[in-house]
Amino acid sequence: MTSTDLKIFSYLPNPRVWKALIAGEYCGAQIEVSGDKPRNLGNWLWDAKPRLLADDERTDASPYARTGRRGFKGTLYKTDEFLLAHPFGTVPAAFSPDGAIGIFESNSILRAAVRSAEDDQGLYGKDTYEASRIDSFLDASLVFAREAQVYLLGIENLSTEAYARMAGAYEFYLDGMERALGTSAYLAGDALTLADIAYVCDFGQFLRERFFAEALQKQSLTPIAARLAEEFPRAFAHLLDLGARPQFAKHLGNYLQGLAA
Ligand SMILES: N[C@@H](CCC(=O)N[C@@H](CS)C(=O)NCC(=O)O)C(=O)O
Repeated sequence: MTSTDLKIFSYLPNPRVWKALIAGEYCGAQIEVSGDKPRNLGNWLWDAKPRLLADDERTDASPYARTGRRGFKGTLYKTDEFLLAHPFGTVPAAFSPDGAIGIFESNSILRAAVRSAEDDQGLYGKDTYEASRIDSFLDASLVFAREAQVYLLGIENLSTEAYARMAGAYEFYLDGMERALGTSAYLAGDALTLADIAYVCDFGQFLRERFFAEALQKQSLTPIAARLAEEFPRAFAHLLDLGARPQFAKHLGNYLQGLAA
């Protein structure tokens, strides 16, 4: 029997969870995932041992009742232990196999998956400096992903400033990715690393804006990534190439469908 290296609780499916799962495909880390559809996560007790709550446990009088703060509306049920392990109270929420240590932020969960494997298969670079360069890409992806999160949550009713801010973040991020891919086959060098995995998941998630073209049009706006293939051809091809590989496709499913056209 193989033992668990990492446990993750989240709404599912979630591209932020796929980061660790894709890494696991390459390095063999055993990851146990639990959770439910986004709209059902309010029926769960958020804890190191998450469980579905009975109807009579889901009341405002519950000691676990908290107001959703980012992306969730209404009441969520989070234990004090959960909030100690996860001070920002977010999912994906990872735990060490014994549940004692909480790991938050999907890029850190991705790192934890790779660190927990017996052989990281070079996903985190060959030495301190390569690992640190990979961290640089992960940080840049997190900054982009935060902008994308705000943009997508508000996409039905954007201010001029919000749209311009996202357009600026997009141009900055993609310009860097395009340049990095001008000199090497992968973002951080000649081999696949965590940088590429985070890029596919974070940028792939941003590209959900294509499903809101009508909502954008009503606001006299166009999808920011409408000219992605022409403006950032290397970054675009890298996304499609990686997304089609079996280790990615197993988790992404048809998430990138329609982009190639
Ligand atoms: N940058 C974080 C984002 C996590 C995040 O913001 N999660 C939101 C849902 S999208 C959450 O758990 N919100 C909990 C709440 O609303 O209380 C990551 O990559 O893990």
